[in-house]
Amino acid sequence: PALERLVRTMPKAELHIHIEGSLEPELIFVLAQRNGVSLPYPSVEALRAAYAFTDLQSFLDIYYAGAGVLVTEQDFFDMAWAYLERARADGITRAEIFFDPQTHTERGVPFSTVIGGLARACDEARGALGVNAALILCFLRHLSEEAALATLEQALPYRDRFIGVGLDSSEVGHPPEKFARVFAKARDLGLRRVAHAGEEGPPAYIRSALDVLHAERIDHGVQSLKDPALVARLKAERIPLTVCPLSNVKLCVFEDLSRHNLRELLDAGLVAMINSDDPAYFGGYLNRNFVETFAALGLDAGHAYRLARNGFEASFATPEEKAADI
Ligand code: ES4
Ligand code: ZN
Repeated sequence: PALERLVRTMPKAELHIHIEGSLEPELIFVLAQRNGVSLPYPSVEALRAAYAFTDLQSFLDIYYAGAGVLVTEQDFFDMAWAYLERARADGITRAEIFFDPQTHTERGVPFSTVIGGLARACDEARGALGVNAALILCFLRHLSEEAALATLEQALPYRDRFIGVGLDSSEVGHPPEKFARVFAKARDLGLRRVAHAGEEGPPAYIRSALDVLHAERIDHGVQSLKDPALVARLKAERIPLTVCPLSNVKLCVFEDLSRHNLRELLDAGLVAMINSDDPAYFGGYLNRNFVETFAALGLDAGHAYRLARNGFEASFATPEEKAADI
């Protein structure tokens, strides 16, 4: 129908996509073969069958295992290129892509290999695919702040190849305060700042992401509705929420898509927008998130326009880039 066509074809920004979460089972098997890495699953089907999650941690365990097949710069390029081709097909004109260097450097893969392959894919995507893509370096919050500081140090020679820093992985028990110093250093370097908060964790984590980390966007933030004063602040300050509906259902944050609170977030006047998070693991890329969420919540063309506009407002693209993206 007309609404589905509008939603699929309208230009969109995607601001919450973990590149390691775009690694499809088929590519995991190709890379395992290429690199002589053995997998604990006999087939693509058996691996996909293991994608049944009960919470964030049950997903992260298998997500970090899947990333173990990435070894060469070409592997990182191939993973990012596959995502960028999907992005173009879904009408994405701007993508801000998270990557988790510590997942790779802890296995002995050099930082330069990781960022080299990813940045080359982003560079080529602009001309070849018409997708304006940028990288955001995420720190793993289950590791120490010292490890995050060492990672930022390693990244300094590549300062011009990423636009900002984020905070991801296991949320509960690892509050934003743990990363105050590394985010202050990133801010001094002129890097943009985002943080996962209020996915499974409490509204207090959203507040400290803003107050302590000086986060400019909140990734997820769906728990904010539990705290009306926080909602008022997010609205007044126009803090964007990068919401990921299929992710939230797969990780049991909401029982099903019809129970998702995206409509309430928009009705509250918040700058919420839709993203895919880890599309290879959560059942779909951006357009599937849009189409299924619109059907489940009965959203209309006004919501489509609002969500797309919120995405471009929330983007870190320069005003000149934004004009070209839309
Ligand atoms: C993630 Cl859904 C989600 N939450 C937190 N950290 C992550 N890393 C990759 N996907
Ligand atoms: Zn995420």
